[in-house]
Amino acid sequence: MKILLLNPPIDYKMDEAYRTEGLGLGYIASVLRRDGHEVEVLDAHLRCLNLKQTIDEVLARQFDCLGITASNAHKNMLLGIVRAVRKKRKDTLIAAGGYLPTLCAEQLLAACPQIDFIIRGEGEIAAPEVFGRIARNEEWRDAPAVGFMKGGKVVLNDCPPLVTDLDTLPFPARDALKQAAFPPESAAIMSGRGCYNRCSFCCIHAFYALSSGKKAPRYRKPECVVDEMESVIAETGVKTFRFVDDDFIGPGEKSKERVIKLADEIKSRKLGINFRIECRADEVDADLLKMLKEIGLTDVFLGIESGVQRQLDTYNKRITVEQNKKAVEIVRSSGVRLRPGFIMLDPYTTIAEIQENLQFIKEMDFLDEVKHAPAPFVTRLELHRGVQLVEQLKNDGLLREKGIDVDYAFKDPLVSLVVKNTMISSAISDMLRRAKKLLIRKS
Ligand code: B12
Repeated sequence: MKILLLNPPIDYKMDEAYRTEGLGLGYIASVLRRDGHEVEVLDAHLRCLNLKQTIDEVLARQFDCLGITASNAHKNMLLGIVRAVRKKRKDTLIAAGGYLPTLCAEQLLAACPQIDFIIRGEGEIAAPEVFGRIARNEEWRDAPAVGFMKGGKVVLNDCPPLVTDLDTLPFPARDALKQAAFPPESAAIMSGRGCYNRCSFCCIHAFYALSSGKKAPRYRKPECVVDEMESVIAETGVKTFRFVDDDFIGPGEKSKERVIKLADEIKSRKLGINFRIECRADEVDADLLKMLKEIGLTDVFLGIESGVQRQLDTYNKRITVEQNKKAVEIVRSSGVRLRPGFIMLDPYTTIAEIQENLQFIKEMDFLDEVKHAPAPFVTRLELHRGVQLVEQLKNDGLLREKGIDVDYAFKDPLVSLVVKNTMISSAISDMLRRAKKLLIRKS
């Protein structure tokens, strides 16, 4: 069967340099090809295509089924693409997978009947089963993980167990890297899936919880990860990697031992790579970072989130402001570039806390990082279905739900006012900046 897999553009503006391929689709492409399907991957995000260009590219191709990946960052694009493709292709099957279809299944299927089905959760077991049945003309609607509409009602089948041994999966296909609109800055790679912590704004536990089987983080063997790096280098020439693990280091000595083994493997093969990681602030360790830097670590994205203890507690970070400060010091003194993740505004934020956070940013001397942050630094907490905070907000009367959208009101009306005005003024200055650019280009 001919399958087109699409990584859509995201709904936000993003610098070309920070774009990452859709690794999930790479995994899906590989397992489907292993089963003999003819699969094409279109990475519209990495090709910097806009909505119209993406629709045109999709419609220029012949396929039996279109599979689209989507997180919350792709919501509007997903709806736009699906509706436009359906208008022209009445009989083609359209499927969606990833975080948004998984955690927002009922709302998405109800809002967008043009989607024939979704596949929930991890796709490497479910997708081959469903697409295999479709190709063999068998009943596929009762296949595991499938969600669809039947007589105006949403049907959601149970998900299969999570992949027990990630090393049994074929390496993800790297079609996306080969079609990037610019030399791709990095290849995405995953050394493990899952996280030991339970941050109240994070949706990954709800995502993994849908499947049966072991939920604890699963890690790949270091040799397999480095074999994959070698194959990416041979196939694409890209020698910079972005680890997209939910939490790259992990807690305790055992986790460090795993990372050290991975580092030893990278070192022994003399690959000459660079790489970036994301982890928690309580996991950084001076010796470990020194060792990782020697084998190519350039950037650490630290989930600092806030300099206010009440916020860290609301986020269930199980961390203190002091630990955050210490982590910043460790990363800086290791000579690795620090990328602080910050969630300045949450539903319970007060004006005094905004001041406290600004003071923290000043004290930590984050101004340089703020200037070079790939996404806005002062962010408002984004709410996702399935996260712990949703329940709390419902109980406090602050939850706002409408179709696919889920959001919240600020408890303090003064904060609401400040945020609204800041957003309006930043939108205006953004428009002015763009108009100025256009004028310069025209003249
Ligand atoms: C790379 C990445 C991005 C990339 C783009 C990803 C892409 N598609 O191109 C970019 C930079 C755009 C991005 C942006 C954001 N991201 Co992000 N991102 C990630 C990250 C680190 C890795 C994704 C990945 O490659 N995973 C590995 C693959 C193997 O897993 P996967 O993609 O989920 O795919 C599997 C399944 O979902 C399924 N599947 C997926 N698609 C499909 C399609 C079909 C047809 C099928 C059958 C199956 C299937 O099968 C795959 C294999 O098992 C994840 C964290 C993570 N570890 O997953 C966060 C994550 C996805 N991002 C998240 C968030 C919150 C964001 C932001 C909104 C954060 C923010 N507030 O700034 C922003 C967007 C806004 C902005 N201003 O930029 C959340 C998801 C929230 C949600 N419910 O959507 C995550 C889970 C991080 C987290 N723990 O909170 N992100």
